[in-house]
Amino acid sequence: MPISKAEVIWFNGEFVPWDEAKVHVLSHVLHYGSSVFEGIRAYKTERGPAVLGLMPHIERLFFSAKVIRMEIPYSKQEIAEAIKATIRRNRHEACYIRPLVFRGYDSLGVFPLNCPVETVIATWEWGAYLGAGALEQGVDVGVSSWRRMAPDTSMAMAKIGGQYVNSQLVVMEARARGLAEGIVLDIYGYVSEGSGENIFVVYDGVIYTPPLSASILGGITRRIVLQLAEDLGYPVREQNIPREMLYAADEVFFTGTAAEITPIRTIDGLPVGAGGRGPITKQLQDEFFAIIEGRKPDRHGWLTPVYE
Ligand code: PPE
Repeated sequence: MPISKAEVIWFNGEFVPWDEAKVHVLSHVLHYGSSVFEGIRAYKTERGPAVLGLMPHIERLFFSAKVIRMEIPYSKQEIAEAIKATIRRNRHEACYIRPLVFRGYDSLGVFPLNCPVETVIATWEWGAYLGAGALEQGVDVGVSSWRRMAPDTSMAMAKIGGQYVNSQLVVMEARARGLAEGIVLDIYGYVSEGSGENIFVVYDGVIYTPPLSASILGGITRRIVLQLAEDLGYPVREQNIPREMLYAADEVFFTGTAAEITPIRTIDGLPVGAGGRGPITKQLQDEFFAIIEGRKPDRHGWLTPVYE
């Protein structure tokens, strides 16, 4: 999806005009994928923009940095304040937020620890991730021929730049097949996630999602949806999902900051349930959007207003 430019990008503690936020071509990150990042959204509410899951996203950013031994030169509170300041400065009513921490320019060679750590926060206005109409009609997807990284190959729970080559392979294959997205299995053959989304399966009145051990990113939206499902009285289970459960399911949907709650209407050309957005998916979407757009009380404290 094209980026729509905002005015400034927060770069190592300063606001830099959008077009001037640049790096050297020999920055370590360009060669070896040495970055960690987040994707966060701020929603338009009556009280102005409000960031969804601000602290959980920042916690995950610091966790991702920790496991690749990268020291972020700011505190969590400073990053939170910088995010809010960038939204205010760019005068967004709603936006996507991309904090990115990477190894910059100093020396090359795989060993990263001599390179400076650079910190960026960009914001821009971003619509539906999997195409217009996706949230209502659902998307067509297929099981990927690629697998998620093995648990002893890399760290799926961390949001590390280099790991997104795996995601790129998945989504490029899907688009080449005329599909919106791929569903990736883990190395044991269980359902893992999409290239940039977690996945949920509704089967016989129970809501299933793969456990953290299935090479998934521990999604913030995944946690939100698990909570909403519980609030609505559905039994929820984090457990391994065999591929055939995708075909047996009554409903399947993706969750993610970018994808929000996106129904899946076909998998490998087979209709999911009745082949459109299912009733439980719709109910979860309605509850989700009512809370994040401020039409229902934020009973779990998920929103951080930008102007308070
Ligand atoms: N799995 C992966 C691999 C993933 O990248 C994301 C987010 C999720 C699950 C859902 O996590 P969460 O956003 O915390 O609910 N993907 C982000 C990046 C997408 C992109 O194209 O870039 C996102 O949704 O912002």
